[in-house]
Amino acid sequence: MSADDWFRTDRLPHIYCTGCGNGTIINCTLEAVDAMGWNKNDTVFISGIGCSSRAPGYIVTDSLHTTHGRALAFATGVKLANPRLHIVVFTGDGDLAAIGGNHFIHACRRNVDMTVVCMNNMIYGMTGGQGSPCTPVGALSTTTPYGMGEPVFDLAELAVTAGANYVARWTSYHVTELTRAIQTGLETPGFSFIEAMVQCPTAYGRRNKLRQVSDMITYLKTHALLMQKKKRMEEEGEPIPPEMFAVGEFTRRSRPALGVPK
Ligand SMILES: Cc1ncc(C[n+]2csc(CCOP(=O)(O)OP(=O)(O)O)c2C)c(N)n1
Repeated sequence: MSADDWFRTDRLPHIYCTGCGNGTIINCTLEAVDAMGWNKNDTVFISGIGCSSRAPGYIVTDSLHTTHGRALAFATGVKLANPRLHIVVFTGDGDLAAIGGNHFIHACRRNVDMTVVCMNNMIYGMTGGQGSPCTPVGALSTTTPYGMGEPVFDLAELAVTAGANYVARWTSYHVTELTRAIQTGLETPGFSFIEAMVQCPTAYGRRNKLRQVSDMITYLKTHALLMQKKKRMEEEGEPIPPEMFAVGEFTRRSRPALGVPK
């Protein structure tokens, strides 16, 4: 724990399963927030519904635990009501990209001044392992018993296309890079989106021959393709295996943003 000043120890024990990666992402986020020197009274954590969305309950600041898929709508309201507040949203791949998909693209388009950390465990964790828009092709879930047949929604690319000012993707293996990316997101005015690929041994790994926590972390490490390497491979016409995902910084720009304090 590097940011225990922000952590509500009175809420322990937490709800997360043994080996869950969400704690790593929360710790990286709190470390980045702490490094910003922000006042707890001016910082609000907002979330939807899911295991990932339970994160604000373990943080000492005021927070909003809202309805499924609607965290960004609530967050937009809070930011526009009081632009001086710092807004950090925790969400999951189901919360953000399935039921909340439309809110996601429009928050990016509006470029609302907030930082969104999505814990992408490639499945609906809280409800017992249904497939999400981020479940890899061929992966087993309760709703894809013969293997997912649909392509993965690339959340980072979506955020870039929809207009977010800062977009990065890392994994629970890349803690230093992830913490740095979150801090850059916090520093960047406008909508910052950080996708954190994370292990879910209980709902995902157990069904997909990644039963040990270390198996899933190794999966994340070996399937992450550094952005620079991906670009080089594309330039050289080298095929990129479809199961790989890019990690690194996707964009950093200064489109006009909504809710930036004057
Ligand atoms: C309107 C509504 N529909 C469905 C649900 C049931 N539900 C709760 S959490 C969840 C999925 C969460 O998945 P994700 O956002 O990926 O979070 P995780 O639990 O994996 O962190 C669903 C479908 C709900 N609570 N509300």
